[in-house]
Amino acid sequence: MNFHKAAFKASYGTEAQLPESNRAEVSFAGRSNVGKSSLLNKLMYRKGLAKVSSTPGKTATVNFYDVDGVDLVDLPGYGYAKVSKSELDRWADLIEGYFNQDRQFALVVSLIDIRHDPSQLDHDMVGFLADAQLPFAIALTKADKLSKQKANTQKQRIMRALELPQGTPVLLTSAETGAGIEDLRRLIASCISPA
Ligand SMILES: Nc1nc2c(ncn2[C@@H]2O[C@H](COP(=O)(O)OP(=O)(O)O)[C@@H](O)[C@H]2O)c(=O)[nH]1
Ligand SMILES: [Mg+2]
Repeated sequence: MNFHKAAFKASYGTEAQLPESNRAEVSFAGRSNVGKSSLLNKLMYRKGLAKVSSTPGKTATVNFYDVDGVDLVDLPGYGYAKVSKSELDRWADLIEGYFNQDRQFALVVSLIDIRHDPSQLDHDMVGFLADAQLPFAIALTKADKLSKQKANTQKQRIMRALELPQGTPVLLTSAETGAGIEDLRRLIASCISPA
């Protein structure tokens, strides 16, 4: 799978607009500001393909990227405090609608900021993925913000807190230094065409 072959496909604001799933897709979920756009850009070797926002909590959309015949799906970030009730409802409809559709989920990457203990919404997200038995992995973001030793301690702490199913991959990543990005590319590729 060649991650250099990346292009933006389309953005959708409601569940009903989402295109039928006709090929494998890899979805990215996490709270607002966790570093999802930055990670996607790094994965795709592109600086500005996914918009990195200085103002979190922008309008929720599901964004599709084509990477070498695979869809990478950027899900709207959750947990931004300042959105209105109606915007929150729209977010929930969009996320739930997406996961309830009959889609070819190859892998869901759940992003969690390595510096913080998982929030209630992170627990909800991971709990949902585990219950639904979707293939998923955890990407701990912004690993460059901690020393190597602190990062590993925090990784163990987060893994314990989330009570992950046996064998769930947990990667330390940094969009700043590129740490863990190649591992994530390899993991994604292995879920598309299992060895
Ligand atoms: N130090 C550091 N900062 C990051 C990293 N990834 C993202 N950020 C910063 O975190 C903020 C939110 O990033 P963004 O990718 O827009 O997050 P999103 O809301 O989850 O899409 C921005 O200021 C980024 O520059 C990282 O790996 N290391
Ligand atoms: Mg983003």
